[in-house]
Amino acid sequence: MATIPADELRIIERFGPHRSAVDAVRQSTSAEPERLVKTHCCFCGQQCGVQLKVRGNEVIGFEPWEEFPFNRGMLCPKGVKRYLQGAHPDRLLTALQRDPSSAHGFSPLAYGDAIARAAAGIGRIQQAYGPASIALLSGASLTTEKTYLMGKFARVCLRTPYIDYNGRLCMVSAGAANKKAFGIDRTTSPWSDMIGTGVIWVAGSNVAECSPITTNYLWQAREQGAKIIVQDPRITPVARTCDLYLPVRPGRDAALFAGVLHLLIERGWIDREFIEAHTVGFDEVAEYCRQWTPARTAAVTGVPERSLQQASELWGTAASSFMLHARGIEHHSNGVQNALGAINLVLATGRIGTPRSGYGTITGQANGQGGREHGQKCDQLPGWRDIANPEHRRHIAGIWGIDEADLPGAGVDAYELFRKIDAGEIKALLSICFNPKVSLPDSGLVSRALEKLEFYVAIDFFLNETARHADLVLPGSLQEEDEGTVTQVEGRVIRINKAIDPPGEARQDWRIVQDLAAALGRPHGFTFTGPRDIFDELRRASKGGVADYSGITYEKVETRMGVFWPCYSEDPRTGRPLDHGGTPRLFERGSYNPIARGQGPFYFPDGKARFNLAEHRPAVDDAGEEYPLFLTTGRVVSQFLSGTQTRRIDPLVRQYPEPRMEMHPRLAAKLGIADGDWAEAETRRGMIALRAMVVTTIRPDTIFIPYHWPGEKSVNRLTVAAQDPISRIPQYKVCGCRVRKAAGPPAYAAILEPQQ
Ligand SMILES: Nc1nc2c(c(=O)[nH]1)N[C@H]1C(S)=C(S)[C@@H](COP(=O)(O)OP(=O)(O)OC[C@H]3O[C@@H](n4cnc5c(=O)[nH]c(N)nc54)[C@H](O)[C@@H]3O)O[C@H]1N2
Ligand SMILES: Nc1nc2c(c(=O)[nH]1)N[C@H]1C(S)=C(S)[C@@H](COP(=O)(O)OP(=O)(O)OC[C@H]3O[C@@H](n4cnc5c(=O)[nH]c(N)nc54)[C@H](O)[C@@H]3O)O[C@H]1N2
Ligand code: SF4
Ligand SMILES: [Mo]
Repeated sequence: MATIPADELRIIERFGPHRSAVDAVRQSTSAEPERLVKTHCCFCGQQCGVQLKVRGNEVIGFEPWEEFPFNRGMLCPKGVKRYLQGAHPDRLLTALQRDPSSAHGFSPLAYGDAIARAAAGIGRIQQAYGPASIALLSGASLTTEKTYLMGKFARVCLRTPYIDYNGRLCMVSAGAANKKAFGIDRTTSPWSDMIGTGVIWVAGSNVAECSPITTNYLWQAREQGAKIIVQDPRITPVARTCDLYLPVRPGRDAALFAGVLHLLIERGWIDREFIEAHTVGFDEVAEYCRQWTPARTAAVTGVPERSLQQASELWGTAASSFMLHARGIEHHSNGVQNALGAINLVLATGRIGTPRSGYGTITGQANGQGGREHGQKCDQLPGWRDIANPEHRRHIAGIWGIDEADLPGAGVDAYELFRKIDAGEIKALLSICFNPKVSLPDSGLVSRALEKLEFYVAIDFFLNETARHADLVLPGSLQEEDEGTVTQVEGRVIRINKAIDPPGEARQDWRIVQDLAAALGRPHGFTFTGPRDIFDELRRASKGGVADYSGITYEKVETRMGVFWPCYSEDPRTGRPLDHGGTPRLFERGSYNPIARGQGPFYFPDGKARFNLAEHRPAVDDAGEEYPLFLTTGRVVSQFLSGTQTRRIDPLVRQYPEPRMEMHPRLAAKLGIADGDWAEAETRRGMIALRAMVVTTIRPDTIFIPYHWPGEKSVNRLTVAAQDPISRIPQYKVCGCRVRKAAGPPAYAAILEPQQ
């Protein structure tokens, strides 16, 4: 186990749940609120409960919401400061049109004129090139109602197959693996199930910085005796105090899982009875794992044999366990296999669906869960239905009041959309809640493609880097300016409550979409009176699907502080109306689901879970002779995603103002680089110059760069656009690179960028 220097322990404290910061802010905001509105943080998938302090039409601060069961009043630094973004001078208060004669490249435009112009542009392109000449890009920070509306708008109003969303960069490897193994794509248990468990395995997740409130559950579990295993090329804050740290080389997770399963089988630490009764496919997986001897696994993964033995003993002999993973194992061209490898360890020990044992992929964006269920994915219809399935198509076409034949088929993933734009196949784009110029890999292609668009409309509340390429920007709503639901990390559907009205000419996103439908002369299906109305249709649309929300109502969510889906409006056994409380824990033995119909707890017709072959495949553009180091990318606690929001919140910017290049002292010494020196990292696609951050908490063969910045500071100019063949997630977490000391500061360092 690693020893922890005192200053790093202080960092852990800072990155951990932040009650003291909550208190500090409570005392510092002197203005008296007129109202308190119970809602949730707009940032990560934990969706902490919070009460916004509102005065007039302004959010002036917040109070903890102690009763909300997930976070009990605790928040991380982003949650504490989020309320500051609304008053930022960059907030879009009018629509904008591209205007080369203006100093900023845009000039304001009346909202009504902007809608008319947007509709005319879309109409013109579709008239000239056909309905499929336009693409939609949507996002999982939106409420579930909005994500449902976007999927419907693409297929019913625009009649294009081309819609995809930013969860393509986030949750799709986990989602695909979950569907393959369990038939349903959701974390199995409320996090409170972790407290009392025997061992928690955290694979590729920087829990303390990226899902800070989950840290609190890990700590509580540890206090009750849980052992913690962390698998990461970096000694993350949680790894600093864990029981076993597995310093995996980037891109080798499937090999590591196979090596551990090999040992579990060899030592007899598997649950043969469970495997026999509740799973299929074990033998093939066991056969594959035979080649992953400890010696070979250690050679491939860089994890010592002794640690592999310890990992299998800790996991194999525990009475109960939790497996958690996030983008560290999923952001790979082998991402689905990696996630399946983790799931195989869970299934082999049979520890799932009981009060102290579970499995979860930690969702990223605010609505990373709900946003991947109801039809904004290129191949999906509401309720996690399949757009290629005739029965599913008929059901949804019926709800939408259209002919099944008019419902387009599957489109392509978000990155492929840019390839199609680049190739001239797609001519127009409508984007909402997505900043692909900063967030997609090998972003040179994205910038080039954006300039080729004949017509581009963006809906956002800030002019993000992608929207700067737009012809028109429509001023959308902040999370606190609208109501709706989101589904957080545990699978709990919760309420977002409206605190204020959108300012100026800004409009709630769903209104903008409906205004476009009306202006296009295709209002059929887009006359909802509000989010509640949309949700009622979503309930009916999702009914009978795997992600069944039919029994969820706003009232139920409000009074129960969240409802776990699936939640049925009718008893799946008898068809009689039911006041269902939802499904906090999946896969309990003896439980009934409408797909297995009593055959077993998993969501397949035979009720059994699937072992899937989880093969190790080398990364595309792996480290090698020419580019000897691994470049991996991710996050820091104070910034969020492409930074559009958090780079405008001064106290967060001050915590970590610029991206830095993390490297180990041994590597730094070899390259003659000292902490704070300018260093250059180069991959086959580009070069970035950043200040070095020399830390002992990273493998000496790996560098880490956070990705929250645009332009010269954007690491996505360097990342590789390789994608997983099943999930189409990009391989953000590994590519070959080389590093050298820079001769001096880069040109951009001389330009004072406005951070505020
Ligand atoms: N502060 C903050 N919190 C966030 C976000 C944010 O932007 N900022 N974003 C939210 C979103 S959308 C998401 S998706 C989540 C992401 O949450 P995480 O997945 O926890 O965050 P990342 O930093 O992307 O990567 C996690 C870890 O993967 C490790 N890693 C890199 N390569 C590998 C590998 O090959 N194998 C293994 N095992 N590990 C590897 C990295 O060292 C890193 O510690 O966070 C959410 N929360
Ligand atoms: N190198 C590298 N790249 C990565 C990753 C990585 O680990 N490494 N992680 C990937 C992951 S996991 C993710 S999730 C993506 C995220 O990448 P993006 O989704 O592109 O990033 P965001 O910053 O969330 O961009 C969302 C935009 O939506 C706007 N927005 C937010 N909420 C709303 C709303 O309610 N309404 C409207 N109208 N607009 C809204 C924001 O202002 C912002 O401009 O990045 C991916 N890119
Ligand atoms: S960013 Fe995530 S952990 Fe932090 S307060 Fe918001 S929801 Fe909670
Ligand atoms: Mo994400």
